[in-house]
Amino acid sequence: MQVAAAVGRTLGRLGVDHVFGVVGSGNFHVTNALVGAGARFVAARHEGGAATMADGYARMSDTVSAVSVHQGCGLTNAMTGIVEAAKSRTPMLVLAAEVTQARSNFYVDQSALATAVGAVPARITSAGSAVAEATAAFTTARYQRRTVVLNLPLDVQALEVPPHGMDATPEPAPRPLTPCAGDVAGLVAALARAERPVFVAGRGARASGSRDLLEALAEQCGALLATSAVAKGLFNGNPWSLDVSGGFASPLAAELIRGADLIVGWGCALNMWTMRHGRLVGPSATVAQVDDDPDAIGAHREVDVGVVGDVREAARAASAELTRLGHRRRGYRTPETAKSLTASIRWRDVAYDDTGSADRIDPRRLSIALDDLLPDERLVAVDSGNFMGYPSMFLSVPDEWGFCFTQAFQSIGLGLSTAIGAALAQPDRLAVAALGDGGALMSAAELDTVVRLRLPMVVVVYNDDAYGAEVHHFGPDGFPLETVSFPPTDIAAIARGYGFEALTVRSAADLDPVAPWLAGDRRSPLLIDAKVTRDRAAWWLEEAFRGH
Ligand SMILES: Cc1ncc(C[n+]2csc(CCOP(=O)(O)OP(=O)(O)O)c2C)c(N)n1
Ligand SMILES: [Mg+2]
Repeated sequence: MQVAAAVGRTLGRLGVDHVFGVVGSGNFHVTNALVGAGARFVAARHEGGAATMADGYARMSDTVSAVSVHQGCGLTNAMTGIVEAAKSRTPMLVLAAEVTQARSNFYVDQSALATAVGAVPARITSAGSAVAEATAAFTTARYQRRTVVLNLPLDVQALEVPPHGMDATPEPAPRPLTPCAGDVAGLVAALARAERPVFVAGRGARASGSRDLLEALAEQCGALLATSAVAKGLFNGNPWSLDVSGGFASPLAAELIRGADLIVGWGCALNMWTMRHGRLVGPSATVAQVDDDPDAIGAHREVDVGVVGDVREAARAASAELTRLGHRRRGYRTPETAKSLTASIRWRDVAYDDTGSADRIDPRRLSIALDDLLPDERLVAVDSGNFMGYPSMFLSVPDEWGFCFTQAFQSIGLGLSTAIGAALAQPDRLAVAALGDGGALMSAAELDTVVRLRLPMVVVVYNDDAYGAEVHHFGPDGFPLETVSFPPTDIAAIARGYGFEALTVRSAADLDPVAPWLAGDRRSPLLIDAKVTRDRAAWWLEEAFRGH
């Protein structure tokens, strides 16, 4: 067996069940071998799309996904998606064919590219070590949660693997890290003191079992429950849930978080987004952080109490200790809090002045109407831009596997491919891709992929015929806006060309055909080209520009 085939077969056997890509001569054999080992190949129309599909798939399936790219230009096309995955610690393998001769047209320094963006560079170096190197790349992705660029030199790919090189034993899964007694004691002391604790759970709390343990601990100490954006939905259905903390927090959620005397981040970076640049942390609040990566503790803001350990282990240990101490407190869970949560924790219960006109719909009106129309079993993926908070805040999701947020690089154009990857990971849910017109047109080639895969997807374009984020950021100061404004684009017509059913929406009544589409066989995806009002900036935009 040749190296290319052995690498593909090895990764398939290790559990890679989806590989996304654009196939050229250099990645043809490895991709076919993966398919031969049982993986599904998804052809994207652009490698940027493929990388983000793989990222979305890994996030929503909790597996290691793969991207397969041609040497040089295939990899450079995929780079933006790779950066997003690397920054988000997505366990993902980039199978990159590689030329090693600098005179080749396809030559770039692929390891340097990987290193430059925070991915882990790896290479298949010989026929005898190929299987072991592929296995090691997989375990790095899986257990260290890294995005690995596995370079596959063309000359090595063609070599015959010797019999002794065909087997490799993968490293065993590491055990969840138990925090040390001192760290737990510090956390318990803070919890026992707290009158108004708030838990903020992040990506590290999406592991199975975390929710129950955090809810039990929160009940013992009277804590309210929030998440970072990437863990949205984790505490759905809990009466003390505040939904997302950060720029998208509703006014009541923000007020309650700001009023906390203890904030505990659970597998959550407590970064400038989640904490609104610190403005959600009250002046005398104690801040604690639990993370199994010691480097994550205090990386984004100073913390008073750091706990190095697995979220579940830390929650379990703290809970046991509080039980032993006989600690039980109503804390923040007062009848008044309960009453205000019922009345207005959701954005859709917050009054607003509708800016709709005869030919444009208010994006909040649009989002609320869609929230009512779309089935609860849904999965929402959101692109970047001024519009992004509307779907993030007004579309509810069933749980933490219902929201896919590829925003670590703040790139526009990732939302559609995120939705494709996520939809494949959660096929029983209706995938909803929420895009701006800029991001939609940047990634339009992947509309073809949605149609070809027959994904029953709803693509909603918040179309303001502009790079709204820039318009609203620079407009008030009187700068010229021609560079960021566009003539109207009929995105519905573009979508029909790809095989979508499509609607142009200027009012809530224009959404009437959505219900029959939902009731139908959904064999053609649906695109909603919503002409949204554009006279004001979204409330989180100022926050976004502060983060530059
Ligand atoms: C790849 C990339 N290019 C440029 C930007 C800068 N940028 C941020 S938001 C934005 C406008 C996006 O327009 P659109 O998708 O229509 O959303 P809107 O802001 O209009 O709601 C741009 C160009 C970016 N974040 N990423
Ligand atoms: Mg726009």
